[in-house]
Amino acid sequence: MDWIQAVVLSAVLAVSWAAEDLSFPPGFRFGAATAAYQVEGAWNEGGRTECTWDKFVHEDPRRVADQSNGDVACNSYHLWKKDIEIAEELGLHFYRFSISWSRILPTGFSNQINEEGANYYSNLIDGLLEKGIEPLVTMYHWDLPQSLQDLGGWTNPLIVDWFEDYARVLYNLYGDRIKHWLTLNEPLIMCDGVYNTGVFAPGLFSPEVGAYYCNKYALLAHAKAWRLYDEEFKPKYHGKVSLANQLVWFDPKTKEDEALAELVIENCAGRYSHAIYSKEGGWPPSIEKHMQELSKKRGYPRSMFPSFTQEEIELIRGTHDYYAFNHYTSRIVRYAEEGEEFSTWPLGDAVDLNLKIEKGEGWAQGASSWFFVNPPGIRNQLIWLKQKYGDLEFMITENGFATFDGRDDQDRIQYYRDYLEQVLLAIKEDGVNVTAYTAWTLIDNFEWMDGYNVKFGLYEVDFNDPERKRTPRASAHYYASVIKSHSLDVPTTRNEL
Ligand code: PNW
Repeated sequence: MDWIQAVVLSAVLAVSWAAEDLSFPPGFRFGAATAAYQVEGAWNEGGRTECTWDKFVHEDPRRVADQSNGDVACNSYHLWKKDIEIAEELGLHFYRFSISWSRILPTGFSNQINEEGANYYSNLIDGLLEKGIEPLVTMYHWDLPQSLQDLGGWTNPLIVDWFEDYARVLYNLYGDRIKHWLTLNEPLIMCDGVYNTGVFAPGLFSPEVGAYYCNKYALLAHAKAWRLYDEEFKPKYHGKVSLANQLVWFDPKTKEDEALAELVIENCAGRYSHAIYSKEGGWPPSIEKHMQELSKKRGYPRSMFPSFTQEEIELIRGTHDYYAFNHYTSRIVRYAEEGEEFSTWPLGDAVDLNLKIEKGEGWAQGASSWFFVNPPGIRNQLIWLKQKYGDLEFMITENGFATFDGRDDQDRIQYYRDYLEQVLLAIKEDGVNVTAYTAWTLIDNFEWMDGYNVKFGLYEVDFNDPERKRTPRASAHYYASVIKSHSLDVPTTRNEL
């Protein structure tokens, strides 16, 4: 290399060094999340009545890997002040938590409000606001009052009105203090996860039909709750309402698999987004067509996929103030070879696409069986959403890493570092308007069928201690320093933190 080349090269390096700006845009916000059944405990205290998860785990403890349950969990019902302390220690801009429907409405219906339950969340909200932390509320994170489940739960069309009534109660109680609402957490898991596998509460297995009716009524319930806020509460409170979708990113294995991967994305992201966010509304056309053909093939007299009336399409279309999603993992999609067994995850058996879904080469596995690490997935997901639904405001409402032993959590730090870097690239290189990021989760908690074996917490919780002591992990220190410096330009090793 002669000296001219050397000068040019060092100039190029200097420019690209400066261009590698690891800071987040001003106004970008960081938070952490939990959910009522996973942290609160106090399952039969303070007027709370039975929810689907109570019944599911009490009826047969073997449904959960360590035969545990959420009866006490992190005892956040009593220790909520500790949670606020932690949120403050981390420097969170917001804390996302969910409200237990059966703690607020013991009958499931809005005829009777349980004052003690209502006060619990009111105190939590006020406590957060006092510390300058925004409370972000999820109205429903999978814990349906058992009384409503007994009437068919999410497959009964009446749930649309019951949910709207519940939302009205929450807007009346907390609307003056809540600026960001999420109606439903992950309807994909609430519907497909529940009815196509039978392994989530309420433990019903109804492939082909259950998930799709649930899908339709979940969208309608969300839409009614959104419209109620928009018409009656937004004019005075100026808040925003959305829902949190679960999005798994799917890459095609080869060029030939591209259309197939797109169909799989539409089947997961699209079935819970198109009706709300697309210009035309309704189901993704590719899915509706596929399901009609499949229903015929399977001998149903009508499509097992419920259609929308024009009125329903209009009701749901446009019911968003931002796009919120939870994201953890990715998969590779390809056609199955002759004689090879199809994959069903996370689609149930209902889709019948002759496809194989697998992990990519070199992807590390987290503690949950479904968990594989692929940081570029979150960026690709953001690009896909922007291309499909337009230049919306995006909020990442969950992202985090699962371990068995939480003590040395260098892997968790690396996960946060690598996923956040991809979020930054989406913002800076692809112009996606991402405004917030939420770590799952604030504290170790009841990880559904994995019980307490699988740990997602920034803080470790000692479940043998009646006080449920919370202790920061190295990843808590890492996240706090990212928040403080508003940048990824911070140390990532345990010793330097
Ligand atoms: C989410 N998947 O669930 C939930 O919102 C949380 O309550 C939960 O604790 C967290 O993620 C970690 O599991 C998911 O199969 C369940 O891809 C399943 C999947 C993703 C998220």
